Amino acid sequence: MTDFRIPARRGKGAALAVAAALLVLSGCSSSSSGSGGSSASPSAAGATKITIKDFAFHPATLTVHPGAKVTVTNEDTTAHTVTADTGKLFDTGHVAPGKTTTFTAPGKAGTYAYMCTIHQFMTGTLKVS
Ligand SMILES: [Cu+2]
Repeated sequence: MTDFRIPARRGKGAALAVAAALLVLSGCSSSSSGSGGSSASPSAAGATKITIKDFAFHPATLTVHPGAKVTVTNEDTTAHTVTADTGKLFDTGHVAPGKTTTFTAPGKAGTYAYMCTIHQFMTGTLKVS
């Protein structure tokens, strides 16, 4: 039934061509999805965004202005939180897989450690200045 044999002995040239084609294909597919809409884009004054991926916060240290709105995107397949270590100055609550939420950074300058309350080995730092 399954006779999926790859003709590996046909020569290395063919195999290289296939590999190259795959590279081109993957390159195209990752860059062809952005169809520029006409929605208003927010200020480009630096990224105020935390991405959660592979049980880690990216970037590990984020610097924002006091009271900034910080976007949190969970790209993992399990829920996470962004929760300030001290006094829950900010706390996203559970962010489900694939979801995006926001929280407001503290209004006072300082360095705020945060973590995921579900996986407490996940830590990050929010710098407000
Ligand atoms: Cu987590």
